[in-house]
Amino acid sequence: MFNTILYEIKDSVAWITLNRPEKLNSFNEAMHTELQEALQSAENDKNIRAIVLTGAGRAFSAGQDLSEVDNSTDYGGLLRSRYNPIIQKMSEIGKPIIAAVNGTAAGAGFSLALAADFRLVSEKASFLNAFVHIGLVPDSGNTYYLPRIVGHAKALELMVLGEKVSAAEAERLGLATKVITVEDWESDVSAFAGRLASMPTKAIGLMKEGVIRSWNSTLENVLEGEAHAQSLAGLSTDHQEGVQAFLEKRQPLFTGD
Ligand code: LHQ
Repeated sequence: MFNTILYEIKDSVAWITLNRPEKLNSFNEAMHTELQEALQSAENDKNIRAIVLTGAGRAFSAGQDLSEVDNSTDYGGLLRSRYNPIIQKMSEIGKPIIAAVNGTAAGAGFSLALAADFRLVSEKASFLNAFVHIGLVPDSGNTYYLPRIVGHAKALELMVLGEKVSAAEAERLGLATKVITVEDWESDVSAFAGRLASMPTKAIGLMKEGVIRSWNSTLENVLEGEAHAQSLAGLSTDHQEGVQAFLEKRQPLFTGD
């Protein structure tokens, strides 16, 4: 069905693999369209409770395919129509999204990883805010997420100097949820995704919403937002199960409902 990505469902996890390895999984129009479709499908499918986004070959993604743009390209238009809907959708999907950063994440590929909820990082991966090297500015949510993850000063440093960030440095900066060795890569990513897929999905969705809301809100609004979210979480089957399991001194079995 897809030409530029792979889409597989295994044990309640949707695996989306950017699949243009010879171009370091850089984005062309087809890959934008297909990634949007895959995310929509993972959002709609009630049985999917976690999403993994990764890359085929040696890169996660090198951002925009630079051989597909020239001085007649409307860059603002390209972002509005192709990149921004993907970044927006990732924040709206009420399910955990894991960027499994298998290799280089550069330019908008870095931004894509930042827009995920978790970043599992291979020991051989690296991050590069490549924009400055071609006289551009960070886009696709980079200026929103990066300072929120690493702080204002470090974000600006990474944007302006455009230096490569190793996996170890990414872990120190809080960019990486976890760094994983090459030998343990597949099993650890699967285990982490499986763990998230067995958690109370509705509550996780409400947490994503709450954290985003908190950045642009007063304390009063945040408190009200939390109260509203808690009313919804309190009505979930997973909440009933969590309390029941606690009282019965057993592990809960969450279903995502
Ligand atoms: C590529 C690319 C690439 C095409 C490697 N395109 N072929 C939004 C709106 C509008 C316009 C512009 O952009 C944006 C958002 C953006 O993402 S802007 C930033 C675009 N990305 C970059 O500037 C990164 C460019 N790539 C690199 O700096 C390096 O390739 C990295 C650091 C990612 C990897 O370096 P190496 O490991 O040394 O690999 P390489 O450079 O040898 O690349 C391997 C091949 O992949 C090579 O092709 P070839 O035919 O010679 O084997 C590259 O040309 C190709 N490739 N990135 N973005």
